Amino acid sequence: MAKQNIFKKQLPLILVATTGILLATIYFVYRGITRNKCDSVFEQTADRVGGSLEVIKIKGSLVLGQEKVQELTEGSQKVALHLKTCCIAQQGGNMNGEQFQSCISGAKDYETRIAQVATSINEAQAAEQQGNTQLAQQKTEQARQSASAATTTEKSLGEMTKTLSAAVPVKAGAEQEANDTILQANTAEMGTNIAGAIAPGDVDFFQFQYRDGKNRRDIVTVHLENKSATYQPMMALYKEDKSLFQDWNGPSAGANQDLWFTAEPGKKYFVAVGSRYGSSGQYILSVSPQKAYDQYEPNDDAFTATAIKFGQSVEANIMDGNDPDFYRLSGVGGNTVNVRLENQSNTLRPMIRILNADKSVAREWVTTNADGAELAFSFSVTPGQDYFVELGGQYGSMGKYRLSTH
Ligand SMILES: [Ca+2]
Ligand SMILES: [Ca+2]
Ligand SMILES: [Ca+2]
Repeated sequence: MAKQNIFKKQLPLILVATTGILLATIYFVYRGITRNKCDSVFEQTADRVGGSLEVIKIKGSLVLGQEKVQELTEGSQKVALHLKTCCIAQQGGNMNGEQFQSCISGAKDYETRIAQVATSINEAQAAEQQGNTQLAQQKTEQARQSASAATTTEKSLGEMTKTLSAAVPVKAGAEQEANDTILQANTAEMGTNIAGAIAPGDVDFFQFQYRDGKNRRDIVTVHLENKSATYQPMMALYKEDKSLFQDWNGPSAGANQDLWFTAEPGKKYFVAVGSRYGSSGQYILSVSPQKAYDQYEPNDDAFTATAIKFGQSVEANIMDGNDPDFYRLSGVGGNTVNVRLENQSNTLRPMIRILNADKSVAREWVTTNADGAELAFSFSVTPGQDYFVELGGQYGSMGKYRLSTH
C-alpha cells in the first residue's frame, strides 16, 4: 500500500493507471501460484458429496459394513482430488476439452452413485423398521451395487489423472520449462542446487521427495539465492496432495528468501517460485534436509522407545512441536527414581510423564511454567520393573536437553 501512495504523489496520472493494472496482474499471478479456481472445484465436490456421505457414515455400517463405509469416505476425497488434478491440467494446457469433460462427468457419476447409496440405505432402514424384510434385503443389495459402481468410477478417474502427471526432472542442475503448473513440476533431489529464471508472469514448480532410511522426520530448509538485483521473489510450499501449506512474499527486490518445514519420511513436497510486481530474474533454489533430529530418533511412541539404564544420561532434542521422545528405563534397583532434565536451550518448556511397563500412567505430566526451565522430580518404583519416560515440549516448544536418572 505504501508503494501505491508514493506512486500517487510522485508520478503522473498515466502511471497511476499503469500501477493499477500492475497490481491487478500481481494479484492474479499471486492467486495463480497459491490459491486458484481448482481449489474451489475441490471444495465444491467435497461439499456436494458431503450430505450423502454423512448418511452413509451414520447409518451405513449396518447395511454395508464398516470397511465399505471407509472405502466410500476415502473414495470421495480421492474423487475431489482427481477433479482438482484435472482442473490444474486443463488450466496448464495438459488436457484437452474433451478429456476435461470426461473427468467432470466421471466426478458427476460418482456423486450420483453416492447419492443412490445414501437413498438405498435410508430405504433399507425404513423397510426394516416396518418389518418388510424382503424389501429391506432388496434395498441393501441396491446400496451394495451402487457402492461398488462408485468405487469403480473412482478407480478409473484415478487411472486417468495418473497419466497426466508425467513430470520432467531437473537437468544438469537447471530447471526445465514448461514447469508453470504443479502437474508440470520438475522432479528434483533434496540437497542439490537448482538454477532457474523467472520471466515476467512466470512460475516454476519443483517436486521433491524426502527419504530417510530410518524413517525419521526432519527439518527441511528452502533457500532461494537471488541472483538479480531487480527480482522480487515469492515462494509457496505444497504437500503431496497439492494443498498449500506455506507461502512467503519477498519484501524487497534483490533479497534472498528462506522457509523451512518439517518433512515426513517418504512424502513428496512441491515448491513454487514466482515473482512480485512482474519482476524477473535469476535464482538458485536449494531444498535441504537439516538432520535436525537427535541420534535416538525415531522414538515417538512406546513401541520405538530408546532403551536406557538406570543412572545413564542422554542428550537429545525436541525437534519441533510434533516430536515426543520415549525412553524405556530398565535396571531400577531401589524404591525411588530421581529424574532430572537439564535444559540446554532457552526455548524448550519441558514436560515429562512416567508410564508403567504396560503403558498405564505411573506419574502424570510434570511441567514447568517457563521456557528454558529445568525439571527434577522423583517417583516410587517396584524394583526390577521397566518404566517409560515420555518427554515433550509444552505449547509446541522445542530445544536440546540432557536427561538423567539416579
Ligand atoms: Ca516456469
Ligand atoms: Ca527427539
Ligand atoms: Ca522423538
